[in-house]
Amino acid sequence: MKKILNRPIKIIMLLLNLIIGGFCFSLISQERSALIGEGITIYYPNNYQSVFHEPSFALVQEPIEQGDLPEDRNISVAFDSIQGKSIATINVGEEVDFYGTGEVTGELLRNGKVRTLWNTDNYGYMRYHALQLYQSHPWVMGVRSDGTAIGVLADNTWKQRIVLDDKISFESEGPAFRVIVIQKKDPAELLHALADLTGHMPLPPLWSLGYQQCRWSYYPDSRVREIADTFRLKKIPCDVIWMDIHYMEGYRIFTFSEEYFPNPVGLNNYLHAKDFKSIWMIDPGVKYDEDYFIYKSGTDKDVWVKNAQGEDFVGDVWPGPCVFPDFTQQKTQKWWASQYKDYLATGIDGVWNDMNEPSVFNGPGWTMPVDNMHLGDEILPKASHERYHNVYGMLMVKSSREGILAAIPEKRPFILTRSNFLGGQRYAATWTGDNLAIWDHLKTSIPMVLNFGLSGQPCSGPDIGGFGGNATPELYGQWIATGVFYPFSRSHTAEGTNNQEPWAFGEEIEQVSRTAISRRYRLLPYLYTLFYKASQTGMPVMQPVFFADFKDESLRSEDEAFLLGSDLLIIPKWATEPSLPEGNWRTVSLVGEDSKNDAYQPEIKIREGAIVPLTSIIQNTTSYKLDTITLLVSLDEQEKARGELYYDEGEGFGYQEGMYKLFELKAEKNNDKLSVSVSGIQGKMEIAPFNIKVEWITDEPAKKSIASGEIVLDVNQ
Ligand code: NBV
Repeated sequence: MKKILNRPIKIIMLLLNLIIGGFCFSLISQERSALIGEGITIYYPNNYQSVFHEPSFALVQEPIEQGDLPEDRNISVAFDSIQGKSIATINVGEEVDFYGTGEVTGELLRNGKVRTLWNTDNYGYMRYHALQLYQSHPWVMGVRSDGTAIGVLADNTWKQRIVLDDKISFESEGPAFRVIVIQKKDPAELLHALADLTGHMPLPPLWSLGYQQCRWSYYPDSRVREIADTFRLKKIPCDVIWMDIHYMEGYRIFTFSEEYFPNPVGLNNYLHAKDFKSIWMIDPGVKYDEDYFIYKSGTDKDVWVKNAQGEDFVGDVWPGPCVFPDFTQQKTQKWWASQYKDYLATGIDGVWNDMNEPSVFNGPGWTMPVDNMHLGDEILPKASHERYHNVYGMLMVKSSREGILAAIPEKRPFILTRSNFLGGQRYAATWTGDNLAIWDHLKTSIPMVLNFGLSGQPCSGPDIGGFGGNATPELYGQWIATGVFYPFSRSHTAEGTNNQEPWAFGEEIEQVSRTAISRRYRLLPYLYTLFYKASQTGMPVMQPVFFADFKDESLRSEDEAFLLGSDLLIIPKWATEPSLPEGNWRTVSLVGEDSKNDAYQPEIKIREGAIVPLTSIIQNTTSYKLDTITLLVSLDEQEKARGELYYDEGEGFGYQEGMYKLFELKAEKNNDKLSVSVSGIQGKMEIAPFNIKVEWITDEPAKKSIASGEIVLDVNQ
């Protein structure tokens, strides 16, 4: 095995050791490293003990070693132990732009930033200067000036800091840990490798791509019906209404309030009849109440997290004193999963797991004491909360997903989680927690969603309009107009705030919202194709502008404008002098609007050489059928364009057996005529021939024209 630290560095470090005082600073040379994939290397410190870290939470399987490292590495990895901290320092050589590190506020570019990984309930991002949020991703992505990429993953759940200066350092409060370094030709390949290592996002149900409406809480159930009716009446497209904690009986999970939600089946039927789906909240805290069936059955099975004395740990959350499932035990996972069967039988479509950092109101740092004990079993070892804190939410959503799948095996589960860990995209989508109705949080939401995508989580979004406080009409208008392009697009607001539905801010903003949301629905065929690609390749749905040209360094810190997939550039109205990619990006309109005359709708530009498939303006995803598809065609200098369209049943797992169709879209100009072809290139789903409209996007002043020419449709090829 190749030693990475060469002798001169070692000698200098040893001298330093002596100067500083060897008792508090000891260098531990790297024990060994091995290749585990193309351009992927694992490094172990010599005092690594697998019992503290394995099985890995981030990795889908134990890496398979494939031999020694090639000699020409331009990075070095060093492991240290300083004052009880385990440190890995990755020297990446030349100057590198850093991204990732999971859920972060502030700029897209992470150079010079520090992030503490300790999942924290952080209302308004006001605690710990927003350096500690709800999730932990021990992962950094780096892009060199030539566009090549390097990624570093610390396979470590313990509390740690990521420090990004000219090097990458992970400083952990736990035992020595291993790191994985990925080197690829560009960020897209890097993210593909990350998805292969940490898991791919499963393809979500089509309906979850629709616009969603939430508040803490819509209650009683008549208010939920009223909200749903108003969407349909006002012709503002929407797919999902959310039920927050007031639907429960005294905040007892898996119950329904007798007073406010006496008939959940009736409510869900009502929503379904209007083509809405419903998502209901489940928190981890179980009310400590000896007459409550969940408490009783969990106590019978002895599933609760213990305190240092070995008793059931009790901490306060919404219901008052609560106990917490110990998800490190398989029996707890099974018990938890089994609770979903009767619950979902009421017609619930999706589950919202909140407060799973876990948030404990009267605990140290709003969570459990670190000396609480998780008992584990033959898979996960018994260990303190210090080790398992950052993966509590991940274990919860894993178990939720298993329960939902077991209860309704024919449907794709949809789970939204507040807390999670690197690799957690395998189980749940996410949102960015309790932001505020302020401009800064609208702006920071863009790099937050982008960095989630660059950390392996393609499906995220913030609370549109802001959670805490009251949005002004102007702020809500800007937020909804931008927010329809988040992968997960949901308005949400806190208890006690003003109404925050699209119609709550007066007629102008109602129309702004209608236009904005209709734009999202028109893009559904394109958006679904992007989600499919994300599930296959780990490519984010929402991408930083520099993904248009990995080598163009002027784009590296742009975080107001962004890309939706590789073919659409979104420029919010509030963006100030955004850096935009080279090339002839042509402006398009989707619902007859002209964003130049509108103070809210972001400008949408299509890449030259791209074809973007659209559906008509529909009120929900249930109405999406492959009967008429509009193709936005923007030719490149060679007078050609190409695109893709993915289609399947929108639900279920038939697509895994080939029940889908991936179309290749091609366009070419010949003698002033445009010929377009649509051909099925993958999948065995039988598709009836459908209508195709072509909008040929040309340069000003001609703008766009309906193409005349030949259309070749070969859908089932
Ligand atoms: O369940 C109430 C809220 C929820 O609306 C919000 O989205 C979560 O982030 N929940 C937090 C608990 C209360 C927070 C103050």
